[in-house]
Amino acid sequence: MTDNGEKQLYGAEHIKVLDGLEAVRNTPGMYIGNTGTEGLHQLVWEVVDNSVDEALAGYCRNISVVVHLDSSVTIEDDGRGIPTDMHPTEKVPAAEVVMTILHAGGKFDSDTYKVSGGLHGVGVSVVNALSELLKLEIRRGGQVFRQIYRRGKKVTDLEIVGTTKRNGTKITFKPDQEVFGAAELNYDTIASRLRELAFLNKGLSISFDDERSQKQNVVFEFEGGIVSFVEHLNRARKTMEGNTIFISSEKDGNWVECAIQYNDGYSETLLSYCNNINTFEGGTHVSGFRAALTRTINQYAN
Ligand code: 0RA
Repeated sequence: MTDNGEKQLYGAEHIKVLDGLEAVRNTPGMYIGNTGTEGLHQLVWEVVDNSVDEALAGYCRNISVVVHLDSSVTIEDDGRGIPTDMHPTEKVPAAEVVMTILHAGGKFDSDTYKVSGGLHGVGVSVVNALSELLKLEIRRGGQVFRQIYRRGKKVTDLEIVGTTKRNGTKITFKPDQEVFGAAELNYDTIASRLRELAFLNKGLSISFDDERSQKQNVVFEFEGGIVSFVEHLNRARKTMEGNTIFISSEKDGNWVECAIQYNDGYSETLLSYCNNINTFEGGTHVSGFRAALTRTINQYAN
C-alpha cells in the first residue's frame, strides 16, 4: 500500500476509536445496562473480570479491591500486566488500545476464550469512558508504566515511571458523577460477588477494603473452591458434615467441576456457572447433570 493509502487507513481507524467511547458516553445504558446502582457496580465487575480472567489463564493469584473515600475504586492484580508494546496497526501501546477501543481485550482468539468470562463483559474501555478520572499502572518486564485518562481521553502518554520485580495491573477509576448521579457503591453487593468469585476460583485470593466504612479489610480465599461454596450455602442447615461430593473432569481443554451436599430440607438449591457467570436460566450443562444424577441413582437402586 502507498504511504498515502496507509495514512488514510490510519485516519479512518482513529476516528472509529473516538466514535466508540463517545458512543458509550452518549448512551451508557447500551453498554452497562443502566446508569443507576447496577450500572455503577458493572464498572467494578468489568475490571475485576479482567483480573479474574488472568487467574483463569493461570497467571494471577491475588486480586485486591479498594473503595476509597471519594468513591473511586482501585483494582490491583498480580497477573501478566496489560501488554505495553506498540500495537502494530493502531500505532499506540497495546494498553492504550485496551483502554480506548471497545471490546479490545486481546482475548478474542479461541484459545483464551475457553477460560474467559469476557463474553458478558463489554471491556475496560467502557469503564474508562464512564470515569471522570482513570489511573492505569502496569508492572511488566521489569518496568512500571503509568497513564492517566479523563472521561476516556488520555491526559498523559503511557510513561515509564520506575522499575519493579513484580508483574500486574492496577486500575484506579472514579465513576463519572455526570453519568451516575447520586448512585453509590454498596459494600454487601461488592463483598458478595467477590466472595462468589473466590469460591468459584479455588486458591484465588481476593481482598476487599471499603475505606468509607468501619468494616475490616476482608480476604476471600477458599482452598476448597466450590466445595467450600456448597458448605457455605448450607451453613445454617443440618448436613452430613464432611460428606460433600466433589467431581471434576477435563475434556478437550474444557474443565468442569461439581459439588453436591445433601441437607435435611425438602427443597433443592442448584447454582450453575459458566466461566464465573451465573447461568441462572440453566442450559445443557444443567439438564445433562440432572439426567446423569437421576440415571446413576436409579441404576444404583435397581
Ligand atoms: C490483554 C492481553 C493480555 C492481558 C490483558 C489484556 C490483561 C488485562 C487486564 C485488565 C486488568 N488486569 C489485566 N491483566 C491482563 C495478555 C498478556 C500477555 O500475553 O502477556
